[in-house]
Amino acid sequence: MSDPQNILIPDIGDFDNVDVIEVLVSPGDTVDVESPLITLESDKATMDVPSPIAGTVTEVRIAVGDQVSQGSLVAIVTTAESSPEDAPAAATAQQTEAEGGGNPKENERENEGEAERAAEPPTETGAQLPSDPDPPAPKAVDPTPPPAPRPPPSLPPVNESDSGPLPHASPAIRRFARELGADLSKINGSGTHGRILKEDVAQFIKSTLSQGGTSGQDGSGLPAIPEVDFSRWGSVATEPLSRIKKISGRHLQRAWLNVPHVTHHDEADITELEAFRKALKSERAYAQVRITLLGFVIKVLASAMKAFPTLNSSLSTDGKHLILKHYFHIGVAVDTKNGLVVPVLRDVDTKSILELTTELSALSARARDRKLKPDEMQGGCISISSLGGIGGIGFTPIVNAPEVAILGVSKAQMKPRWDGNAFAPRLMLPLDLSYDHRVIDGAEAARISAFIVSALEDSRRLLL
Ligand code: CAO
Repeated sequence: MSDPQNILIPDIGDFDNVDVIEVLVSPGDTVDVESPLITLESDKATMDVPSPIAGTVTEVRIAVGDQVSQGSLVAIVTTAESSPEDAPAAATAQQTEAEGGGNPKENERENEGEAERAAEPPTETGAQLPSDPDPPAPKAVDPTPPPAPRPPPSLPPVNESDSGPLPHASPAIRRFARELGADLSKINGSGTHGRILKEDVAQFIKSTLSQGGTSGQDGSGLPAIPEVDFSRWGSVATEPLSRIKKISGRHLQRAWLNVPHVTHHDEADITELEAFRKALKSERAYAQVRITLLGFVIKVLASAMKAFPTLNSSLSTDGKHLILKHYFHIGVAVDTKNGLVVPVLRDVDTKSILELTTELSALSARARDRKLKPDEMQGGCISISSLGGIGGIGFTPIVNAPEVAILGVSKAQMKPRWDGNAFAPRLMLPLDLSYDHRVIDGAEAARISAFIVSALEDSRRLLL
């Protein structure tokens, strides 16, 4: 027997008057248990409110822009034969997607895991509405209180700010996109504040298909690399990529495809600097501190950002404006066993080299222990990738977009250098400045590089 039931907003934690940002069903739609009905957005989180029962939506009592609290009526759903007791799972305001620091894709995965685990029996707490034999009065279904929106997971592995703006979409839309294989980061949202709607995903799929099947699997429009059965030539093993590699890989590919890269190569004579650093190490006052070459490089780069403001800028997404930053935060690539992470040293211009080396050593230790907090990987203006402790004579680092440059540092080597009269052995540090050619032209890059070289060759220049 059909049984109309009121679907109410469950306990959503300490939130009142939360905005409804999407209504995902219309009258006549059939819903299953757990089908998302609406999406709510507080200032901290986005969450779907799923149906606690299966049936047909008879009425939707909520519209986009409404504000709701626990107990607000969402919709009336008429069940076919079932009673709420038959419902296998409770409605929970699940798939809470923390924003402003957490990684949404990761949250989504975790929350889905949580949804799978949620198999509590439903609780009907709403009183039956005044009875009316024809039609039967809807019963209020107040689903089992869900867990309060969770804080973001402690460690998204990449510098989120460097990943560009995060796709703004509800968990239901994320699921929809994933089912269709659509990459949300490539879709422009037409909803409020650029939120990606179902129609946007559908349109994206349509236009990708209309490109005649030449698109890569990532929707980039590039021909896909054909799948190869490597086992035809010998034994192989398949291992999953680490979470960090998967996320940073997407980010690197996006930066590589979007930014017209040029790398300017140079080398600095750090013979005197290295002698100074070694001398400091033997002084008792600095015995407890690890003064690294990288500390000097970081400080010099901050000076270069001051001297060349374009180095400390980002291009607006429409490519028409340059956003010049008045703060000096530098990201340093740290190699961890799970992949690359980029913690950010803040306000480098105000800190001493000793402070910077101490801070970097603490940050890189925490990065390797996977203990960095999301905000410690955000807000970088430029990056340094130092492979100097490992080796190499040079490389072409990828700009960490939306930053406009990255400084690569390779291993310092003793080399013969002509001093005007004879060759003398000098310690030469290879530097590779990759830059976004839309923002920095070749001559400016050469000037920036020359500035960095001369400041490293004579660190008194840092005082200027
Ligand atoms: N030339 C010669 N020697 C160098 C050097 C250079 N350019 N840079 C560092 N060294 C030396 C250091 O001085 C140190 O020796 P001492 O102990 O005698 O001082 C030794 O190499 C080890 O240095 P380190 O690598 O432990 O420390 P660091 O401060 O130079 O670097 C960090 C810190 C976090 C940047 C580094 O450990 C790291 O992770 N590097 C890899 C970054 C990376 O993966 N980049 C690629 C990104 S793109 O995939």
